[in-house]
Amino acid sequence: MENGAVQKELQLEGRSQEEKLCMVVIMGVTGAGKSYFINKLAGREVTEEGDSLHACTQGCQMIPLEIGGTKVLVIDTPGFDEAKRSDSEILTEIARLLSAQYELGVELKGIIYIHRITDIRYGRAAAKTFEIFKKICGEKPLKNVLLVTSRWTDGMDEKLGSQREGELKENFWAYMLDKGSKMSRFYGDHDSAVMLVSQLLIKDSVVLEIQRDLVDHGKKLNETAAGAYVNDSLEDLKTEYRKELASLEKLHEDLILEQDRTKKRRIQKGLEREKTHLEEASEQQVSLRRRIGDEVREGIKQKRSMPQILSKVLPTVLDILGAFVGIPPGVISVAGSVVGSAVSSWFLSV
Ligand SMILES: Nc1nc2c(ncn2[C@@H]2O[C@H](COP(=O)(O)OP(=O)(O)O)[C@@H](O)[C@H]2O)c(=O)[nH]1
Ligand SMILES: [Mg+2]
Repeated sequence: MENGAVQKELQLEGRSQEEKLCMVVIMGVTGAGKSYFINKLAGREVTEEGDSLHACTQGCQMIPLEIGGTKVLVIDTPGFDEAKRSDSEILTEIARLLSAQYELGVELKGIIYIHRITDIRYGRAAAKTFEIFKKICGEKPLKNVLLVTSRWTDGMDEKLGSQREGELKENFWAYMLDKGSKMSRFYGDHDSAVMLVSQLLIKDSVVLEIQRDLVDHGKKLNETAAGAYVNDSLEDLKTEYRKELASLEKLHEDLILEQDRTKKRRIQKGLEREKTHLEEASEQQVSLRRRIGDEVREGIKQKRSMPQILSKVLPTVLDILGAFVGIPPGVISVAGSVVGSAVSSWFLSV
């Protein structure tokens, strides 16, 4: 049996039915309404929502909910379109969390991908986030993917909405739908959110391609499909920076006799900027060459050897996962507890 699978078996063994822990991951671009969806699902504000002017820059967040008797860890993820964080940084974070979940034997029930039906165009950010998401999944787990359109209640015209749904179905989402993903609407309220998540909870759990690659096969992140995509995009960016740098260098040489100091300074600044960009892109490529699965396994081993979490399976799993994902202050204030204490108080009843 493969390594991750053995761990999974061991973890599940001895854990009674009511202790079974599931996970559902929410993905989509920044502003798609992931945090809004989770707050509606929880029936209270557990994770911070952002607005268009102040996009929330936060890492992956874990919200423990109890939905119809099932304990579910709902994961809020950042989109691959954040100004302040690189794609490699965000992918690394998601990869670490997914590796930890798999390694710990938490059952991944599926992924909900949220897209605003009000969007006039399928923009670059949406296309990129969707592409990385697709590559994270691989083909087989696509039957556990829900492609959800949001903002139906924001004055969205039904006819126009249906027309956009048709375009999504035929163009961008055709491959996934063909492989078993389902398309649904989120009507912006609690019941609609519960209904969507419940559709995933009744399914058998899945293992994503990135999890098999990182945990079972010990690959480096840049050797996974998602990592290779981010690496290639960085390579394209570097080509652009190099071109820009070459033309600025040419200008710089021509300016040896130039008296205009402002112009000289501007070119000098441009040169420095392009060099910095180039270095940053190279650093991001280096950061993708990590064996995330091995790192996570080692991290879990260390956590397990800490005396305060040697007992009870469930707190251990939650506690360990807490090392790979943030827990929003909203959850902490509602649970009124700290990680590692009475675990039932952590799961907010929905
Ligand atoms: N009225 C309404 N507002 C929404 C909906 N979804 C998101 N929003 C608002 O849109 C903004 C961005 O949503 P957020 O959940 O933070 O997006 P995220 O980046 O995907 O987490 C926030 O101000 C939300 O309150 C929705 O379905 N209806
Ligand atoms: Mg958010």
